[in-house]
Amino acid sequence: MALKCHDTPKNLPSSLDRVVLVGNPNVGKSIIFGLLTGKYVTVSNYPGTTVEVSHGNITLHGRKFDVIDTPGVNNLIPMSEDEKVTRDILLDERPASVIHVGDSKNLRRTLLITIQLAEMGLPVILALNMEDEARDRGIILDKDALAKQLNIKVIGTVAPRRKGIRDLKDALLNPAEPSLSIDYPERVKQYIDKIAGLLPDAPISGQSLAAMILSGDESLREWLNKHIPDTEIEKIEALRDECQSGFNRPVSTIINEARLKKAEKITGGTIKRIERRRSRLTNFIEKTSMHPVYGLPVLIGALFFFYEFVGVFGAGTLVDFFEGVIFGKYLNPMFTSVVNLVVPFELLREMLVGEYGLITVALTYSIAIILPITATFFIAFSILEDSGYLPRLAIMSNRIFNLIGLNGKAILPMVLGLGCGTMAVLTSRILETRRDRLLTTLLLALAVPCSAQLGVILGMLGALSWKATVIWIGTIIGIMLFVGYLAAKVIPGDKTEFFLEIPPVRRPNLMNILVKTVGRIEWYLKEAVPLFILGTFILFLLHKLNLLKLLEKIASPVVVDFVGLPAKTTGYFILGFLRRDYGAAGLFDMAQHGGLTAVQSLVSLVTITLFVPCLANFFMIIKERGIKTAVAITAFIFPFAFLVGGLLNYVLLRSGIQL
Ligand SMILES: Nc1nc2c(ncn2[C@@H]2O[C@H](COP(=O)(O)OP(=O)(O)OP(=O)(O)O)[C@@H](O)[C@H]2O)c(=O)[nH]1
Ligand SMILES: [Mg+2]
Repeated sequence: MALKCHDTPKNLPSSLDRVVLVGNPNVGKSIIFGLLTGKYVTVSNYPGTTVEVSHGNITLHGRKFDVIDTPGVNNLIPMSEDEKVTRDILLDERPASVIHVGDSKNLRRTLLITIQLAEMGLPVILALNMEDEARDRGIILDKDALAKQLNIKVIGTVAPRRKGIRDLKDALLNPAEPSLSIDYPERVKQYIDKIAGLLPDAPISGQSLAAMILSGDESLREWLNKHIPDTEIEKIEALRDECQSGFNRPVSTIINEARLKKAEKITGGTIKRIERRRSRLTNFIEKTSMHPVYGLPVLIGALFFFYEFVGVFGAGTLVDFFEGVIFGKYLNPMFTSVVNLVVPFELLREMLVGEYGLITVALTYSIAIILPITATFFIAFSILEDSGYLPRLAIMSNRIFNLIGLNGKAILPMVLGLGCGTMAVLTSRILETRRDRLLTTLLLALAVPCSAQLGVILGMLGALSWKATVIWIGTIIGIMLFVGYLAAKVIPGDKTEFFLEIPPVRRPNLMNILVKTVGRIEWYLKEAVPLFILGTFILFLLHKLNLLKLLEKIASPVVVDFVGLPAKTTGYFILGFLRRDYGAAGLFDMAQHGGLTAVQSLVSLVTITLFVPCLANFFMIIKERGIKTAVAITAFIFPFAFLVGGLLNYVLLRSGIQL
């Protein structure tokens, strides 16, 4: 007899008003969440955009629902931290309905999740999204046949065009539990029932939990510990091992195969093929961007676009205009005369418009220098994110990353680190092992400059030369590989297999880019400007109390004698900890006003790139990896950055290279 998947769970917790969006990574859950709730959460074209849950509300016919967006899952037996978040949501409280968002292009993969939701005994609505892309590939799905087989509502959607969203809302009022039966081998079924009998009441069926346990799901242990005594857990584990002893292959494989077989059978009866009508250009871009040889010109093209748009246009043209004209010619002189006229105390005047003035320095740096750079960076970055290039970059760099014992999946958080290191540490949740997450966190903190910093650096390099740019890139990548290689040897654990779903190349949606950029700028203004003001105030105090000179003197053997930089840079390094871009902006300002030689510019750029993570990043590392790791990483990076700076200075001066 086949196991009935819709055995109703024993206990239904109180609230029935939860709607949970579940599905594979990068299928459009977040965009649908936005359409249902009117609340924007980040939408991007790579798997792993969402790593934490978001809540929003929707009211339908007077009934209010709490809608939850979750991280994408490949399986409801979690392999990584973000997948666990999703499974735990289902385990936490029984939802009124689950909207299972699937990719119409890949029904088989979608159904593997539907089957597990069915086993859990949850009410499901299946949203088959990306109908447009499926059609372009010649795939049409017979939704009625599917709905009949699964006994649930199946709705075709094209989220960016809002197609199907109204039907989805209507379906929410009346969800159904899918009825499916999976042909597990008799022995597996027996043990599923035996283990289910020992399990505590839960929002999802005992059978589904038992199947997870038989598949070797260690992440359930914590939950079991909370609900049943150790003796019961031991009994369950004994049953699991007993079941396994009857097979010469892992039970997890046997369970997966049975599900896959079912998914394939349903898929076979649902897909209709028509003629493809995909554009040749998209096919061409998809092929070349991942090719080991042709991929390189594409990569260089992408970098060139970045350099021109952010480094030349943002950090050059726009900053010149904002800093030189708007602030330099108009605002700062105006503020200075107003302050001099109105403010009676010399000290206060100096604090506002002096050498470390809150207006002349903090606002000029944050608004005139960093804002144009971050804005152009965010626009360029969103275009890359939405085009689907990032996962392709991961494939391209897989070989290089393999050298340092990481797999290409780690490139995603690293590239996101170019946007913001703090967010990137959070995204490292998509990595499967603690070791990969730790290595990535270390390399992020050490060698990946964040957007604002990168923009300033590109601007300074632009003012130097191509040679300096190449030396900077070479040094940073070299250091990253070197430290990564050593760290991979020291940090225990095995290298994991590389598995990353590659999304199609898509034309970026202008609206999404605008919404994302505006959101990020807003976040930047809220987060950065107050810290720039605080940082400048600290500098002002240190300066007034004559402590800055003292600190410069103490640091002088390292900063001046060893690394060869002017003493004034000490202050910028101190503030680099508050925000890395503040440090970089200070150096930028010095270089622009002739305070740094070419060698000093390059050396200071390398040092500040490697320099310790900013405060926000530091706190995120504490949150995700623990205080010990955060302190250890910082304690390593601090002297290391200066060491590399000093060595580079030595080599540049010795070799007499003209930058
Ligand atoms: N052509 C097309 N693109 C879509 C459709 N739905 C979503 N997208 C695009 O698919 C990408 C992924 O969308 P998201 O909403 O971020 O997907 P997600 O499921 O939340 O992804 P994760 O959070 O990474 O699991 C974005 O680039 C969307 O613009 C669709 O129906 N058609
Ligand atoms: Mg998402």
